[in-house]
Amino acid sequence: MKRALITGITGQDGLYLSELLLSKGYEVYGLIRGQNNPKAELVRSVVPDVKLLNGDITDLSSLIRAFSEAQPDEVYNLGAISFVAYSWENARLTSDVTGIGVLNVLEATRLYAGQDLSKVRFYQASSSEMFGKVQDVPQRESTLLWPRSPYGVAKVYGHYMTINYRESYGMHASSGILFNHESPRRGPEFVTRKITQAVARIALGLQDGIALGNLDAKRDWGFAGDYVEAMWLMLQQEQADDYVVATGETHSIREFLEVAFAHVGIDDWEGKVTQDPRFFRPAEVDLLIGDPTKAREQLGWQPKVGFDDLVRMMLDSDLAQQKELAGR
Ligand code: G4F
Repeated sequence: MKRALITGITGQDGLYLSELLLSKGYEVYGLIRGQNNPKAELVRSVVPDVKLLNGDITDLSSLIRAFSEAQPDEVYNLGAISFVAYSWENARLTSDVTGIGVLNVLEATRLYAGQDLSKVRFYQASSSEMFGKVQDVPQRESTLLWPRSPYGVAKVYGHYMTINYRESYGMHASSGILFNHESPRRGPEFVTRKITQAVARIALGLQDGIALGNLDAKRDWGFAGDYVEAMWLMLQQEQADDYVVATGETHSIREFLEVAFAHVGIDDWEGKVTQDPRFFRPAEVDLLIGDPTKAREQLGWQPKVGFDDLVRMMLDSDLAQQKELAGR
């Protein structure tokens, strides 16, 4: 039985990845931070077979203890402060967690492996936010990185540190450059879930409108459940490497709104959306569109859920959730 250790277990990716690994017969350990973390309950209810270990990616000694308990064959570093807008307000904290946190997990992995580096494989959750002011369209593994937020800068550090551990120590360390990936489990602070939650409430007569920021930014949105499969595939390869994981399609926030409102039968939606300066960013990433050719050719990976189906899946889930809440 293979053993996996996941940091960032409480996020949507941690939950989908746990489900995938458990279905493959893995023993799964999840690192959980803080005293009485309120999200521990969520993990226990969604994936009760995951064993939770206390630890924090900013605290190397806690990682060393977690590694010694979990004895992992595979380590997935998904832990990060992942909300881009927040990273301007907490640039130092974001750098510590999203950047230096990667170094800590890499170092814990190296110490745990000791002389036998073949003992463990490492995955880093890199991000398309690293492309920022994009230097190629579409973006691929070789595209120059030009981050536009403290979060993006921290991710670039983690990305290059992963490559450096691979090149310096010969560690099996791979990095997945994941483009935006969403699901009904997405946090409501991200634009997709913010929209599907609000549109569900508007359709049910519980809310009048929604305030957003820049509607013209474009993102390559895929389904998180598809993307965790790419993470796993990377660690099954003989050689560690870096891969873009994306759909190869891009859509604006406006198009997302269009599909969401259409799904609940509202065509005339413009009057329900206001633009609020609070939700604009000091520096925007205008266009993300990934070229997933390498992942398709080398990993045999392909996304299964398309854009329209993703919007509808999230909205249907929010409609059900809002109806249940309203009925209580
Ligand atoms: O949903 P978002 O907050 O995601 P963002 O910034 O693209 O980051 C996500 O994807 C990255 C991968 O590229 C991950 F690394 C990262 O952790 C995260 O998962 O914003 C998407 C777009 C932005 O252009 C933003 O300006 O939506 C725009 N937007 C417009 N109004 C808004 C809003 N974003 C949010 N969160 N809230 C708004 O009201």
